Amino acid sequence: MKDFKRYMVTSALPYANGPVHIGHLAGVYIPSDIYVRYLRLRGRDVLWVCGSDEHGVPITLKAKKEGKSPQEVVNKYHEIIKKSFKELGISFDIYHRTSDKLHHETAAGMFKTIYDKNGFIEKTTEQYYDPEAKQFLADRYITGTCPHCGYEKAYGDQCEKCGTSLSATELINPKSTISGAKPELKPTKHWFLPLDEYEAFLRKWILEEHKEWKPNVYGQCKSWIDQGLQPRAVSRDLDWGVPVPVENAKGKVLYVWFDAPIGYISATKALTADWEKYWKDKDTKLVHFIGKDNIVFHCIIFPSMLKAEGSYILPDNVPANEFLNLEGDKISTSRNWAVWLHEYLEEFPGKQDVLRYVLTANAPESKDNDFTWKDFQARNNNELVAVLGNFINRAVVLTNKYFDGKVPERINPNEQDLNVLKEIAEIKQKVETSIENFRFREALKEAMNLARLGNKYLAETEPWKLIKTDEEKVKTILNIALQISASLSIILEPFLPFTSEKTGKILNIDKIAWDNLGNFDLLPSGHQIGKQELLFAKIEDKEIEFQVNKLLATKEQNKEENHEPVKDEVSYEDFMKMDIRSGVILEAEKVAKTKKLLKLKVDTGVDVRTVVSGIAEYFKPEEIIGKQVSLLLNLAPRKIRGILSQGMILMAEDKNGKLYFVAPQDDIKPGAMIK
Ligand code: B3M
Ligand code: ZN
Repeated sequence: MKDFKRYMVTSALPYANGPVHIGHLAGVYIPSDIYVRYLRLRGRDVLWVCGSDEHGVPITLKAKKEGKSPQEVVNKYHEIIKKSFKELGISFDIYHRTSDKLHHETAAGMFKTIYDKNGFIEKTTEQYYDPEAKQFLADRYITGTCPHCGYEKAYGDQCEKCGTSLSATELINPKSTISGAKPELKPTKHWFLPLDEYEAFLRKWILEEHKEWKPNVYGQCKSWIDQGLQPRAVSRDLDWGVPVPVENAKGKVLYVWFDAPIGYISATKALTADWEKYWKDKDTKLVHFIGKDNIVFHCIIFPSMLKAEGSYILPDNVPANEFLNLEGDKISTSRNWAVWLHEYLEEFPGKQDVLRYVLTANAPESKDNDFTWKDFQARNNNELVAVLGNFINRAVVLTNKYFDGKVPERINPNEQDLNVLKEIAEIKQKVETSIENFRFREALKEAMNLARLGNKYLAETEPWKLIKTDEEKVKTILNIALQISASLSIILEPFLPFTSEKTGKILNIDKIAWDNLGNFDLLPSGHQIGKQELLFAKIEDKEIEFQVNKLLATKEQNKEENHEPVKDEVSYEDFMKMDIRSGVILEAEKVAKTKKLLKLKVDTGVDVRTVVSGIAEYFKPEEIIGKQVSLLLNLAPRKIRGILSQGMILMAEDKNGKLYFVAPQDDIKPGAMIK
């Protein structure tokens, strides 16, 4: 790897408006943990920072929903998030928060520096205002249809469907999310970062100098730059956030996407007095781990801010991931369609590495991917238990059984033995290349190949048979199997830290540095290993069923809550135009070659007429003869399958599409008006 003197690694700051789920983990936190653990194991100088993003509309909306103050909301979720990360072994050097005073000072300081350099445009523009809530509507306070992809729930600053960053005035049919009111335009003053002035710089820096960035990241950047960049407001009319630190800015705070990335810097400041060399020395490699919806902010806006300030380095890479879906559906906090980390930790105690493994093996690195509980179970049982756990267990059990747990000598290794040892070095090389290029799934697969290699070696050499005839050979085999086990404890540390530690304990060794991989004597002969202990346990069907049922229950609940939107208002006069009367079905027959249609003769009290009705899937013709119905009489006649249908039978339809007659309860003569 091109050697940098030091590394500054950041992971997107999760909004403290809810707990963390598997989508966050697979997209950002697990890959960055692997990367940083690897760098540490190689002895690199690395700092890794993260923290809660505690400003912006996502927080104030949640506060409103929970009936709490924004500070109460962020206090609650900051603790939950921080604790669950820690339990999963996510090893940030610091998990800071943006409501902290140090952050407010740092963010305000950055704004002030740029302001003093005349780096902002001060402009009064028309912004949307909610006349009922008496408030300007920024970002998620406003929704509407995305002008690019037509998604109906795009936010005022971004469409989450197509990823485009928007300004609220571009939305079609904008609506206030506070009151539902149609917003009005009202003038207000804000500060804009003139991104258009950074276009040439961005074009050169990204499109020419960082062609190695992941195709999804590079592609998004290219499309923004090619579309032409516009000045972007970096302040908001809100009462929650970092106050704009200039005069005559009452009621104005920094836009959350202006202050949040500065959170990386304030976190580093909180961590070490020596923070500047990690942010300002060009021998530092700065890497931002993020999800794909954050690309524009980290590749276009934040670098332009840093450039405007003038004394900072720029990111060397921004390895953004795509999204993880859950059982075929987009993960959604509001629909509770997620596997929440804090719940997982409670329901699968001691199984942190299983989740880490599955989310890495299945990471959405180059395209969106799907998490399913079946796959989770299969990967645990067929890979972690059957391959990794099984191999180390066999090596340890046999050594304890034949040699009292003392590492036997390697005596005259033959070609097969030496080849196995050589392969450790090759695998090491492959894992390094993959990790350094942010291909963590590939890296994990390679690392697991070492366990596969070990299993194959034991299966081929069969020491349990050989022990009766050739003890010397068994010594060599188990020596090699134990060297592989020790190598696994090193190579898997970035991915499965708990397993690595446990393996170290079983082998009775301290943590070994990465560069010792490929050394054939990690365990010297005569070294006393510990007793066997199972590394992984099978996950039973009933545990998986429990999880699947939990999701099914969520689906049901969502269905109940998800009623059809109420249609547009109609006037009384319009309603009275409809002529609805009671009627009786006299005849019914199926319409040939159709599944759904019945041809009915109905006595309407006025006449007997033909109506074609789409109810055949739920009612047999003979069942409904004599049935009372409600009939819309003055619906314009339509030809359906060659039959002239005069009117419509009113039916109720439930969530599952099942139909019910809507008719007067008591016997009533045909022709009674319904109104
Ligand atoms: N809080 C957005 C998100 O969770 C955001 C990241 C900030 S990183 C500086 O998608
Ligand atoms: Zn869109």
